[in-house]
Amino acid sequence: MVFDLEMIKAVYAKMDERIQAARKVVNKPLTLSEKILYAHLTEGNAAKAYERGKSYVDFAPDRVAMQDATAQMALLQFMQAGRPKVAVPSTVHCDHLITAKVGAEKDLAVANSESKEVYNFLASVSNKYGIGFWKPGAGIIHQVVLENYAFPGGMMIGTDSHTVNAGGLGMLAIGVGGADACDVMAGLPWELKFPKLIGIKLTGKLNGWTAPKDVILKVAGLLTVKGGTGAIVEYFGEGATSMSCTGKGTICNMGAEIGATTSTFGYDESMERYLRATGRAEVADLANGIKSHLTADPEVYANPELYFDQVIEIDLNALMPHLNGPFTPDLATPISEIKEAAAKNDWPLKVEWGLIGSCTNSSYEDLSRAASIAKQAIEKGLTTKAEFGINPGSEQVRYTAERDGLLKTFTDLNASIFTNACGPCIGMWDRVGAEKAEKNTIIHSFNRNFAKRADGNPNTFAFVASPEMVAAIAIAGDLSFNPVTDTLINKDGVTVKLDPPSGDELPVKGFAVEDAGYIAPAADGSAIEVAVSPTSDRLQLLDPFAAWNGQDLDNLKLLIKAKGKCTTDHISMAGPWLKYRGHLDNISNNMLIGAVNFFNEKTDCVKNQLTGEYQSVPKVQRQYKAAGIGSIVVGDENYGEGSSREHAAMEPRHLGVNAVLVKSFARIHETNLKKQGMLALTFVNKEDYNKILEDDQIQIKGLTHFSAGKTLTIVLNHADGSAEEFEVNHTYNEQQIEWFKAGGALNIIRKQVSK
Ligand code: MIC
Ligand code: SF4
Repeated sequence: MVFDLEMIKAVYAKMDERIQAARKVVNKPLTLSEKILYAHLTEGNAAKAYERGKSYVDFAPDRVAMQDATAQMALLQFMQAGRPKVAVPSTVHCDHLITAKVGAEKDLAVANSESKEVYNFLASVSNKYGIGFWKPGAGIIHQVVLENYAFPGGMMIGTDSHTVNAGGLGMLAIGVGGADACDVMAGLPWELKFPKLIGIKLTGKLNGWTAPKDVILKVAGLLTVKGGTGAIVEYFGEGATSMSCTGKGTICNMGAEIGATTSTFGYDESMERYLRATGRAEVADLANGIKSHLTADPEVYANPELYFDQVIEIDLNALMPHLNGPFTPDLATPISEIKEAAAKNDWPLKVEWGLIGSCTNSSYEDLSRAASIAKQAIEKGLTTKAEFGINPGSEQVRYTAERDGLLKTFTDLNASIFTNACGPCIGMWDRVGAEKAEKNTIIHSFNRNFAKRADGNPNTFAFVASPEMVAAIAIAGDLSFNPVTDTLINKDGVTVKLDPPSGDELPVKGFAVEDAGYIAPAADGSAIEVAVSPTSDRLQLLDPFAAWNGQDLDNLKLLIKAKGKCTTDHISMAGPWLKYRGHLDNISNNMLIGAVNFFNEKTDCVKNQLTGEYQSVPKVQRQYKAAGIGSIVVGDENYGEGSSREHAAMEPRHLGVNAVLVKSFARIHETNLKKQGMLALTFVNKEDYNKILEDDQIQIKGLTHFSAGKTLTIVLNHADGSAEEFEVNHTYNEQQIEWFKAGGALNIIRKQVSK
């Protein structure tokens, strides 16, 4: 079945005119990213060129996707917008709340009972407002979107940072917070700063042990976790066209790890093959009809330096398999150098677990290439030294992989086949013994490996690799095993070598599935009641936040000065806390508990300035709130890196924090803070971070003249009676200043819709 074919036809029908208008105003050949951006302006045909990295632009995305852990908050907000139905095709996917423990069947049943209330809520809201619902077990949002909804040249937003995965099918797909999704579902424009453009030329061809994953592992090493901030990455070249569509998805997916707004590839035959294999021949035919609009103008790829802000070239013939980690996805080490790096850094070499799955690497091709390694191991008399866990990306992939014997190959190696869901990738992993906090190593094909992420153990060293490398290294049980050069001893004492992986890009016999897990919404949902129990500890209706009182902020306490990496996992941890994603007050009890306090290097231990005691962060903040005292959070570089979860912005807002002042922000988190009516500020002079002392009373001045491009002033009143003052930047435009004044963007939507 093809979803929303009419919508796709309508987008394509406008493409030619819109791109011509864009070419006129930009006045030079266009990249693919520009074509898609300009084809989706709210204003219609472009009347002027926008400045990359500067202009705020209103877009009209074609669709919205939400996963269960973020959809709860997005939909609680949408319910307040007062619309009878979503304005663009939208879907909800239940994938984040299923714990991997013993295997799919039992684990799914447990989730269905544990999270019944949340699933019922999401199903009934979806039914009421015309949203497609993918039930638990249907698969991971981004794989399901790639298989069913993504289309070349389209633009979508999703309440998850890895929405960018759909770039594998030539879309511009962008991760956002729930408040942004709420705007688009309510029919309002979606605002984004016109991105900068990074071009990555892929020459040569993947070969041997090297996989698409290694391209992005290498790029992450080059650009680091913040190198893509504010930019779209556009891949091109013979190396791009020669790889599979799902492989392109992997590369785009992990573009979230370099902070990129999104990544994309031009339409090519691999995409056409994928569209046809996933039952969307009509979309392939339509795309073939406007091919030249679905890739850059030829001049661009011939002379990329003239059209992109930055160009990188990677020769796939020479690219090595990489392992990235531990604790950050941009610490890239080619496999040939792992032995040395591990010895130097004291990384435990013994590998305890190999995990294959997550939205970035759970396609049929991924499973088939990893299974080719597992199969060889069995045939060559090897057993696996590490334990194996597999999360297929979707029910369609799982069903087909089972039919084709891939899953049996894994279970012959004693692998556990977990649910088609995020599972260990988001800390929903009941790993035996993790509570002992022992130092240990795991390897996985996921995208993120921040401390504690998979199993809650701060001493788990997690390395990211391609599925085939995960398979080989888990079998060897040794992080330093280089399958390209090294051999293993089998159970008969014979030396054996693994051949490079092989696999099918698409299933030879075609995809098959019995129940993909989709539930269509009611045609008329007006009579459907959405019930939220007032005594629920998992769901809570939202109360509007209070508007700004019109005055500068005075007497703010320093809640925490966070040191070093402070991702959204540090600000609002996932794993066991996911269950409170629909209950703002309850989830606020995890606020910043993972952030390291600069003054004592401890987590979740800050000075309560009212009592002088050291207590947990949410506890201290609740006391400030009760006393009617505001506060401020200070942070380091790339603050809020990682996920799209707006809880990381709503929790401080709910608990009465007024401002977050950092050296730099990750894009989605900065927008989330603005949307919720918080002040998101950056140091003009990063050294001023050092001036902030633990007992400071802080003032923020200039708010009465708050305007775009004008700095605000911070005054620090130190405990010894001295005071210091410095300027801070912000990126609020006039509309975003209105959000701040109204106490949050939702307060404005509510007004607009009720008019
Ligand atoms: C993640 O990978 O961290 C998540 C969980 O998918 C998040 C969304 C969330 O926190 O619910 C993301 O990447 O946006
Ligand atoms: Fe799920 Fe992990 Fe992908 Fe986030 S990164 S959507 S948790 S599989």
